[in-house]
Amino acid sequence: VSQEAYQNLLMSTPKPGVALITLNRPKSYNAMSSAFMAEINSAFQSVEKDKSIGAMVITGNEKAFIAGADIKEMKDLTFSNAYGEDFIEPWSLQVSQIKKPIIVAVNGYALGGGCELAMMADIIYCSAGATFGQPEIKLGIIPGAGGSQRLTKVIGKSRAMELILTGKNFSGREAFDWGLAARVFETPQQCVDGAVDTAALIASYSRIAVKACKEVVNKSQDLGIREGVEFERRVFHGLFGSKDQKIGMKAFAEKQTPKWEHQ
Ligand code: CO8
Repeated sequence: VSQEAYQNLLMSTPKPGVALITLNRPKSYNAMSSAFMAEINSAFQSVEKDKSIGAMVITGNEKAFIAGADIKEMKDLTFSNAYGEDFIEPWSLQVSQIKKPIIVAVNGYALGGGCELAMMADIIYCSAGATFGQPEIKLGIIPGAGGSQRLTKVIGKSRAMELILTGKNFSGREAFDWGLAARVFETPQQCVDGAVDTAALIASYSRIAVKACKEVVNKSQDLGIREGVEFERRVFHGLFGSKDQKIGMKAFAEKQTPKWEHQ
């Protein structure tokens, strides 16, 4: 994980196998300009390729995870440009194609595209005082990176409809109570530490098995239960062809700690 290529991101490896990507455009509350989105993308891609990394954490600062797409950059966009150049589409597609687990640690504002990026990740952790929201209605637009779909799927139609139609924010505590966040922490630091600990635990397992876990859970979002279970069964059977399955089960039988080869 190297810092060199990035102006607005801080890259680190706080624990073995874990990449921590800290968004660092504090003056605009980490608003996502297209250059910033390109950097985030490139960081995801380089972590994805880095064989020493098993899981990644993305976070902002205490004030903001991301306050949304950069409104100042977006304000003069025309329909022809947006539609003609597929505004946002390649970006959100590339993020959703990352195969290593992504944990987001949300502190401060996660609004608009920020809330949507959090929902594109695999696991959301947040602090109780975090502020989520889809405020696009206040700008005369609608959510554009999956907010209306992912939020509705997780918290239900009535709540999502209320939030999207009113543009009202919701807290980290509510995100947890509604099942959007997996865990809620009292302080921002605890939230980042918690995310890094979980990423380190995931990174300590077989990369092959981790990749397959993410793949099968994600399939549940697109398939019905019968097809989903069939898909899971095929992948489950496939793992008996991996070296790590032999390593893991042999270690259990011999009361040893497995030494994964990630094959
Ligand atoms: N874009 C550009 N600049 C921003 C943004 C933003 N989204 N959010 C904050 N800033 C800037 C402010 O303009 C200000 O800059 P300056 O100091 O130069 O005036 C600085 O950050 C600090 O902001 P405030 O002075 O407003 O600070 P407050 O503490 O008073 O308020 C808020 C913080 C509540 C976060 C407020 O700034 C705000 O409401 N921001 C806009 C939130 C918003 O509407 N977000 C949704 C944007 S639309 C969107 O995301 C569409 C999704 C498209 C998909 C994106 C791809 C994934």
